[in-house]
Amino acid sequence: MSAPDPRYPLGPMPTPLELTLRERQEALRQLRELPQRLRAAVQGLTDAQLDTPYREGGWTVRQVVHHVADSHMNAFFRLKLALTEANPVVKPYDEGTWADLPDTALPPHISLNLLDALHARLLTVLDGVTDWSRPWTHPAQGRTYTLDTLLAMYAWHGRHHVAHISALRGQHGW
Ligand code: NI
Repeated sequence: MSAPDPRYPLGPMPTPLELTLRERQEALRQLRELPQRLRAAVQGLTDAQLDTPYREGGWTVRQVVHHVADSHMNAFFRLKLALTEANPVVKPYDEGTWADLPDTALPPHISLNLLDALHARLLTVLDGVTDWSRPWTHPAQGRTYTLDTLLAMYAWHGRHHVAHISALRGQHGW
């Protein structure tokens, strides 16, 4: 058996077109808890530890935190587009080069506070969704997804990055 891929501690991103009510509730709970879980994941780390890559050649812990905020801001816009337009084509972005822009050197609390506010709005909009089958299209993959897909993707995404940080802390005994 090959070693687990350190990039994907939880396995690949799920892209279901439809969730059961129970799966939806679980994903909403995970997304609601993400800001506090990410905050707890970096709690007490020094600047040197924050600037340590979570794996060889990977992003630093600091970059991971800022990336989650970048990604979930995009999620919020994608959600609002999908709720207000007919099958909108969303805008891809290059997350690798975004993670190298100067704002990703800021202290993590900047993005943790942003995520607190962002998720308050994101979850308020999600709590109001009545049609989880509303479509949106990602042009890079050329695929049309649903709001269930968006919910499952981003619930996974937050946990995926918290797991990167937890694994690093475990390896170093931090
Ligand atoms: Ni990511």
